[in-house]
Amino acid sequence: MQSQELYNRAVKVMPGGVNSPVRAYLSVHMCPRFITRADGPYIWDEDGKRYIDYVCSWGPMILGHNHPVIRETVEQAVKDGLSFGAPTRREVEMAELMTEIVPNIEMVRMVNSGTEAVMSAIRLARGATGRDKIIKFAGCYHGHSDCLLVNAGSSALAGGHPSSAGVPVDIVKHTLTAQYNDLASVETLLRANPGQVACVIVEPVAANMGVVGPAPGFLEGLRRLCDESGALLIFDEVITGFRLALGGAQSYYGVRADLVTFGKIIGGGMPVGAYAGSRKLMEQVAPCGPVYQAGTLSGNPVAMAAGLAQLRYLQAHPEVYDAIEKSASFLAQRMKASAQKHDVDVSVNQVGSVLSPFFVPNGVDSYKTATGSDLQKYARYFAGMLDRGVALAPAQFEAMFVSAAHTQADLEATAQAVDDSFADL
Ligand code: KE4
Repeated sequence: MQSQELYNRAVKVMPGGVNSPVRAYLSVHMCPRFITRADGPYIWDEDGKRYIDYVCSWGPMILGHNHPVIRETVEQAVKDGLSFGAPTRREVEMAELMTEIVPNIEMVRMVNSGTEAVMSAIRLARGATGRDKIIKFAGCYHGHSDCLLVNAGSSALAGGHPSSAGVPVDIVKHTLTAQYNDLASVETLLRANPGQVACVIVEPVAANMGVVGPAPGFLEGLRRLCDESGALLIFDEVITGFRLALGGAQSYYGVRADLVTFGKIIGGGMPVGAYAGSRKLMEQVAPCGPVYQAGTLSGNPVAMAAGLAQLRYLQAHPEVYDAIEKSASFLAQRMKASAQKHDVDVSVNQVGSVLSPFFVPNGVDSYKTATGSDLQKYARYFAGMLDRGVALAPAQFEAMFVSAAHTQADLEATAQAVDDSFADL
């Protein structure tokens, strides 16, 4: 197998043979598939095998892979040069488009990843409030900056290091951990640290412990607690931004955040992140304020071209959101039916166009219940699906992403693969 040969070479020259841990397939005990190309809902591996793809590059490919509008825009942009290190028209257009579409933001700063966006938003929250402590939630993942690698989700959790080595205690002593969907745990931390908490940062829909949606009133409660305590509310919308709805989780749930972070979809597949908020807050960022943040390739013209093409397409075709939510709902329903038919303990969470099956019987609404999932069963399910030509997240604590390119035939084939894989569990 070509992937195996490449993997054998890769592990000699890259940690784990990959440039991001989840790609190593360690949670599913298999050789990772090396991908050569993608188109629409499909990816192909080095051995020419085609898969219906529900990783979607971990969220960016909401329109499917290799969308002609995005590809042609990027091909055109490349002809004008790759990077100037100077302001460009596209950056203005991107910031104008995002502030036009996303509620409650007046200014945006582009960066190169979700990690950078969150790291910068935390620094801004600390600079703006003069407070050091932050509250995050166990199982939520906000990228790999030091102060957020505490009880983190995603591959930090799957890999057994939810709190990373190499992060000084002096840094993480300011990071307080609450429980997702448990307002009392937040209130307790705020009461115990009066006037010291700069921000509460949350994934409005947790998607890095598997998908766990906010309980009714949870996000509204966070807004109230932040207003009462003077802490800023940060919505980490690296996944939910332009995914749940055009306006992201703020518009999907009608709850206002003080700062919002973005990534993935806004880059159209290219490396892009952003953080955004009110003028009052954002004007505290260099060069007009004392909170420093910079980046050589921030607002890169080619990346902006890809992101603008995708966001403009989504703005012009809002029907995409209903369509992908219906597709995800179809898959969720068929998963539940197959679990019942084959007497497999599975709880399926679906919010908008993201979903996760958990191998537990009684529902998942928290970090505790999510981490109760039978991970070996997930690994066997993953292997069964991969064997049947369906590529899923190679770890339980991730999300399944549906794109506008997945046709009804792809969904039916996926549902059949689920049924056959559940039968084999
Ligand atoms: P990046 O630095 O990976 O672009 O974004 C970090 C990040 C921030 N916030 C949220 C809510 C995120 O989900 C992420 C990154 N997501 C993971 C998938 N769980 C990226 C995949 C990976 O780590 O390889």
